[in-house]
Amino acid sequence: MKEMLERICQSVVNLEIGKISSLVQEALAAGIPPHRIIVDGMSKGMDIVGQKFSTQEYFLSELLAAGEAMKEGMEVLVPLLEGTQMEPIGRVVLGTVRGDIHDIGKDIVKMLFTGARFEVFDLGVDVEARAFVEKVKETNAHILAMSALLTTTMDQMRLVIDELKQAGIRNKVKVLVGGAPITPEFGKEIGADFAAIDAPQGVQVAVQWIKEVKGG
Ligand code: B1M
Repeated sequence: MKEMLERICQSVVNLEIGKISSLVQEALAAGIPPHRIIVDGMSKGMDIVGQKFSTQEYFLSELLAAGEAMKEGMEVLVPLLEGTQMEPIGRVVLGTVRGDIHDIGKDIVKMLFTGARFEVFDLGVDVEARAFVEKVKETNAHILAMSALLTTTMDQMRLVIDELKQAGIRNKVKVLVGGAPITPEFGKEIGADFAAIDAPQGVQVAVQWIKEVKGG
């Protein structure tokens, strides 16, 4: 299992577009769960790509290619993680904050929420604070989930929470934040309810919140 995940990781690092989907299929056939393929295979590869970008071994074109490689692998996994037609357990408004167009982590969060039977209102990327707040009001969402990948955009989350307060609905919605630069300390500082280290942890906490609300 470890070897197969390492091959997937290296395939992302080497930007082997066209090859990832078959490796992911092989891993599934070998019984490796989809979330392990994401977290211990493809995401690890993306981290290495990020390091190579920092050291200028890779440039923007390689970042883009890595994004494509990861999405190719995700296409195989989406149908397995998406929920059934059953009654949703809760509503989530989700998006990547303003100024930020990274959507791979957000899309994983979406898949896992859907798989956990949440109704997800995905606002996409580069989402303005007001748009988040309006959608929470419109859908009466239980959870507002925000992603940020840049140190320059993470402060947008604080703005959104301030807007929730101004709209008088901060206590009506749980705020979940995540993304590479987001730490528990930052989450606390901006007044979020939880800062997740990864998508599975975030969704797990959200499920717990719903159980508390519904007394389950
Ligand atoms: Co960008 N980029 N990028 N990039 N990019 C990073 C983030 C960077 C760390 C690379 C580096 O320098 N090492 C760096 C940020 C540095 C910083 O802020 N300190 C960076 C930069 C600088 C930039 C640009 C500014 C580059 C430029 O133009 N000069 C530019 C900014 C564009 C913008 O947003 N305005 C840019 C552009 C891009 C691409 C478009 C080319 C591409 C994105 C493609 C896409 O998303 N469709 C890209 C990529 C691919 C990356 C890296 C290599 C990979 C990101 C990724 O998808 N990781 C990234 C390096 C890195 O992160 N190591 C990098 C895989 C994904 C599964 O992880 O999204 O972190 P992640 O999600 C994780 C957790 O964070 C968590 O769960 C997931 C795992 O389970 N999580 C949540 C995420 N959101 C969550 C929400 C939750 C809970 C958990 O609840 C709500």
